[in-house]
Amino acid sequence: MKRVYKNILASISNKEKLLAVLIDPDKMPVDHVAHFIDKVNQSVATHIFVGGSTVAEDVTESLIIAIKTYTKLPVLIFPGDVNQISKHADALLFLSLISGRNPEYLIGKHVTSIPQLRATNLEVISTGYILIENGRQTAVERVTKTKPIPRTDLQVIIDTAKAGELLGMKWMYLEAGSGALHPITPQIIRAVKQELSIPLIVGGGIRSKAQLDEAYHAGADLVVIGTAFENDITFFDELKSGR
Ligand code: 1GP
Repeated sequence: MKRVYKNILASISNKEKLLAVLIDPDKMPVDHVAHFIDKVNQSVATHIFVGGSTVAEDVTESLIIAIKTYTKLPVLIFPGDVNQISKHADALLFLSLISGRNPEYLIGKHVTSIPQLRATNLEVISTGYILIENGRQTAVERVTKTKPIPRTDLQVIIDTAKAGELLGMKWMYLEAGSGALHPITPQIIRAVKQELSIPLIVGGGIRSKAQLDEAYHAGADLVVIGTAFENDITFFDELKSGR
């Protein structure tokens, strides 16, 4: 049933804040999945994203199958490449890297993925993906060979997000990049949120509950966190307190 996006809209209209735990298949051995997902299930997380910029062939599918064995949370593919698509997930973020000007990541990979998508019943969610400079080069920048938008170019960021919405994208992802030095600033989140009527995803470099709350208060509907959980599994417990 293709209900992931519909349920997200319903949660947002109920004023719920959403949290996705990002699992990078390259960094999560299948034998760690049971323990990790047990922590996710007990946490405030509402979604699981699976994907990475550089992932070996065929690793993603077995990881998704393992994750789905242990949780009822929706599992969304956050693909770095076409080989990360799997019919076992609940939905796919169909990312177009609209901050960049590399045609492969704007439309090329999408065309390549169609035979695979045709063979699945995956819910496909069109996603505007905006990479914003964060103080150091990230894997997304390296792999896609695109330049992030400088954090100071607020108007360019806002206009890019608006253009994505007008193109019909279902939601917008403001990305600082995995392990970013600086997360997306509240100022950027607030300004983009004011311009859009579609949901706003924010991720990259969020390492504390204070930063998470700051992103929510500025207008993020869904926040994505990966590295902080990878580095310290007790971060799940930190997020529980006070929410
Ligand atoms: C990266 O936005 C995500 O694509 C999450 O970033 O790993 O820094 O939490 P972190």
